[in-house]
Amino acid sequence: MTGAASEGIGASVRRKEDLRFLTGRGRFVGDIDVAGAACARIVRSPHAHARIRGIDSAQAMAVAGIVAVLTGEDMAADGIGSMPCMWAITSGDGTAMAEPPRWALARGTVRHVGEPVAVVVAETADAAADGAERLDIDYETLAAVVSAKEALAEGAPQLHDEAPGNQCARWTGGNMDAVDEAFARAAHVTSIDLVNNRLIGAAIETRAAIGAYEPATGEYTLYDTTQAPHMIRRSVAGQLGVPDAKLRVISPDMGGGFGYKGKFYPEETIVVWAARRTGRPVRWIGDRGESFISDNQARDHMTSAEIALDRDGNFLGLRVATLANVGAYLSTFGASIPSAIYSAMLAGVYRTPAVSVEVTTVFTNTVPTDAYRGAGRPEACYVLERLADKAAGELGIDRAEIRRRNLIPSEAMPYKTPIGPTYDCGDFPRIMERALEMSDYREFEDRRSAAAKAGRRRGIGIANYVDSSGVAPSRLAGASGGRLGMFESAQIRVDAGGGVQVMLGTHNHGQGHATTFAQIAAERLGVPLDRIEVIEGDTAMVPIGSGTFGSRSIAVGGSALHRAADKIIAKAKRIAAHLLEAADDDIDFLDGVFAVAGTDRSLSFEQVAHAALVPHDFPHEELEPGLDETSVYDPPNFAFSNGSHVCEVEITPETGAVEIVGYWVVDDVGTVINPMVVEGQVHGGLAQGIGQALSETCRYDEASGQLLSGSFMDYAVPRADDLPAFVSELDESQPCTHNPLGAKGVGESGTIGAPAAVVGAILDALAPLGVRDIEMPATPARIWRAICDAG
Ligand code: MCN
Repeated sequence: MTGAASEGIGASVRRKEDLRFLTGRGRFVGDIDVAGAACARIVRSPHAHARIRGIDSAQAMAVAGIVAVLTGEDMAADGIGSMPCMWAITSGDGTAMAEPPRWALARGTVRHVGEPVAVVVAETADAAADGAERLDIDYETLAAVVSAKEALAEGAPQLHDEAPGNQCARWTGGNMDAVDEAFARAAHVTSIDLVNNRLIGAAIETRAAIGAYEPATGEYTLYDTTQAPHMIRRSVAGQLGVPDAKLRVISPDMGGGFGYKGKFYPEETIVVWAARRTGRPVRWIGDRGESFISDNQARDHMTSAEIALDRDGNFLGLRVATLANVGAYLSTFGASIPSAIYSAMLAGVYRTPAVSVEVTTVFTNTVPTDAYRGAGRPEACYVLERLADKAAGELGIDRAEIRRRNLIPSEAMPYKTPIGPTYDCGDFPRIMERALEMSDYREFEDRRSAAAKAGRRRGIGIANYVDSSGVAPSRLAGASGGRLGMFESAQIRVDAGGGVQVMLGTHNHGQGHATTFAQIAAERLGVPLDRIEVIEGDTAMVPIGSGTFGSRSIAVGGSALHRAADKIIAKAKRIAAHLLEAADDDIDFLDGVFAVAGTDRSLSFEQVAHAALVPHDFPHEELEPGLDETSVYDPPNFAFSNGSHVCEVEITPETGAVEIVGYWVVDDVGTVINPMVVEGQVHGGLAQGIGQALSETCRYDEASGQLLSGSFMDYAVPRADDLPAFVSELDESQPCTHNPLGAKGVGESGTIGAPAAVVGAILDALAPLGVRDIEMPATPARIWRAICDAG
């Protein structure tokens, strides 16, 4: 094995980027020192719903060091546009969704606690904070509503003139007639009401943005904590009314993003506009308190679902009705996550022949919701797996067995689901059987009995998931209302010394891209890993791209890179053919060596790279100098990662405390580039899914709309000692059939299956006590209460 091969696809190479991070040499937005920058403090609404009667900035302006106090009126006067929503869904009856404007600084009315109302710019952060405190804003408070159900009720406070009854849209999908027919002939119907709890992202690094403006050229620079610099460029340039080329967005190292940092935020617009207004670079570093009231939140579904079955437990039809809380405004993908994205996954891994869904998206006086790790797929998985468990209980069928009877067999691939997507490949039965085997599912009752002897309630849960990873196809996005392209770009540039730069439109904020993309280039070009540099997160270096979200970087960006490597190899072969005085077709390329087939004449990659930029004797009419190629890839379909989770818990009945005593997961993510990185991604995803199941929830006071879970004292992310040692396995038997790597995404896998597996295990543990339902998060208090109530 050559050096490159041992570092290429499939090798568990240690992450190249970790040395910098572990030695404190990361370069985050907060580390960037822009000369002459002033500090911004965002003044946020303390009310959930209020009219702004007036803003008096006299006292704020009197604070020493204040540069400016700017409001929504100033923004309006400068003609700054509204923040765009990038996905427009259509109701079942064909009407367009209600799309009220969202301004970076409120104009006239505020609709959630934390909404930006003004920005105070000052010489120091302390002066800005002092100025913000002294800003006198006269509010007329209005009644607020925080739950989707109540917002739809008669007489509920109304948020937007454009959205009568607070309804954004009523999305429908699937075939309702076929579902009605399935229910009419069912031997059994299982129904369930579920809440998918609202979540708040909790990346280590809070959001931050620094804006700068150069009046001589009209150029703006935005340093930003974003997963999608090109999307942000489009949004902010659009609001400013300038061509994209006038705005450079740089997103350097970032301490986590989890989907919520991939969307448009007011502060991005505010800092560049304020920089233009004040003639100073403007720097905003959000604090943790601001995170809780200004970072997009997620999930928040109320769902009623029913499944029709025949006598043997075969699924015949599924009907789902969901109320989805989109918050006070439509965030970037806020309309699509609970509609197009969620509903597409409602067939799951099962061959239910008829599926229908109706999703009502609703405005409330809460922070907007949008994508957060999993984004619609954990919600769909939760509905399906909870229904499967409940139906099994009602029909007296083992929970693994009912799934077994309904899984889509691999022979049925490609499989067109009744709700939309066509799965290209996957062996769902094999994956579940392996997870059951690993967990020793068959012997579980012995473990339950042993735990009972010790006074503990032991339960086991199963969840099978499928993920529409590799989020891309521009065609599919467009068909469901997307207003953006979803391709990815990759450029490979080889220098005269044989060093390789790889530039992608994706963004690395913990996923290991600096390593895994380099592994792909190493494998394809036969160049050692340490000669390859991966560049992301700068629109000046990477002209076009879509970003990192929807577990798309490997399937879409990686595929673009693979194709760019094809082009590099093809060009390099032509150069080698010229140098070796052979025909292009006679050149073989293997392990970094170009050779004339059947001879011992060869050139190394370095020699060809050198000649490419030192082209002393090139026939320039036929052969251009340089080894620099770009590929833009837009796949034909999603990459359907899938897997099976088995979770085992023990509950102490006296306290309701849950301990996860075992967790096994088998994932099919197609071809694996770096098993160690993938395992890390699975672990991280599991931690987030377990957090949702056991401890995390965002709560607003129903009367005032104040956020009650506004700090880590109230919003409980899981800690290391809440988590077990995960047992994870990868199954590479089903590579994605339509991308050149065969890879499917993994970034969200763990998060998708975990809530259903954990809650399934808890309910199994409590079933003998008569507990039939538990709402997430299944906190000790809730479990203890459920035990007491069950008597
Ligand atoms: N990979 C691989 N082989 C595969 C699939 C993936 O080696 N078959 C590697 C990739 O090369 C990449 C990593 O695994 O290094 C994740 O790849 P992918 O599944 O394509 O996901 P993305 O890189 O697009 O990351 C997005 C995804 C999402 S949507 C969220 S949210 C998320 C996540 O990744 N947020 C994260 N993982 C996170 N991890 C960290 N540390 N921090 C976040 O904010």
